[in-house]
Amino acid sequence: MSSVAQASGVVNSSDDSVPTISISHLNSEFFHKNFVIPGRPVLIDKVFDEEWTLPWLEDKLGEYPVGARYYGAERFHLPKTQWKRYCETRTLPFPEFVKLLRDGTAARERIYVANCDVSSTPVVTAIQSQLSNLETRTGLKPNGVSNYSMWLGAPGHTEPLHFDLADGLLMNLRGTKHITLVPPSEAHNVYPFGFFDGGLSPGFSKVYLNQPDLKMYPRMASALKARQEVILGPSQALFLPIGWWHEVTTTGTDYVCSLNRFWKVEPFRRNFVNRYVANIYLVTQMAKPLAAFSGKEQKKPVVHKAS
Ligand SMILES: O=C(O)CCC(=O)C(=O)O
Repeated sequence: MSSVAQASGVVNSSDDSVPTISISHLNSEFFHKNFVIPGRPVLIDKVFDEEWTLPWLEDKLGEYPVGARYYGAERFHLPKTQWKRYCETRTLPFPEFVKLLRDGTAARERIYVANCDVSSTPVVTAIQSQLSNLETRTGLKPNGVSNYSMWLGAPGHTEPLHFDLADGLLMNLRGTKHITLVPPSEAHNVYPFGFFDGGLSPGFSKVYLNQPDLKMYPRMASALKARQEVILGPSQALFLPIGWWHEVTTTGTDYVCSLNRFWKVEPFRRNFVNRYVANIYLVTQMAKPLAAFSGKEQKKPVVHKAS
């Protein structure tokens, strides 16, 4: 039995599945040893007391401007190598997005509020004690650039296979998400975009996970074999270590809402977990002095950036 399995509160812990652990059984030492240092995903249960509702969000956010990704109905029928860019992004007052959600336009046109910083809004204030508890019990440290960001949309939307350049926590406050994870060791087999391929940025895979063209991308068979499936339910949080590939699909019949935040990567060597992560890390570091020199300092890490 692994040390994770020995901890009380662990629901499943076989070596090829993501363990689930109740937040009340977590402490920072245990979390650091079993998940942070090895860079291993874990599902944390019973993090939040309540599910968010749309009227509650409307009340708390008022006219707050939200950044939405406009993918369009056709994009997911094209090979990803033919995408000219990841998606269009637009900022709109929250009530306008809610209208698109309620009248079905968001589902039809694949419009999704993504990576929208809500740290300074009452939605975060309302659950601050639960967020602080999560921070204390995981011992995760802020990375100094990332804040709490909101993801909100209709069921049936997919954020395609990619990895992030920091440890992340995806915290679910409404509905359910189906998440497929592929370990960093399989990076070569998911056919990442290169720096000069155009279209999508290097943290994205060229392959559709649900309909992989194994003739064109034969190594994907190995990645599929190594994949792990996670259902992220309400009040749960998924720890997503740097370099883990993930594809996230909203499920169910109602809208789905989460927050995420990125954290300091410890130990530092995990920034080099494979050559794809290391290359982007190094390019990002090199870009910093240039950005400072040109007066355009980077405010956020390069994580899941829509171009
Ligand atoms: O929740 C989503 O739809 C995507 C979230 C994500 O990709 C992330 O947290 O890195």
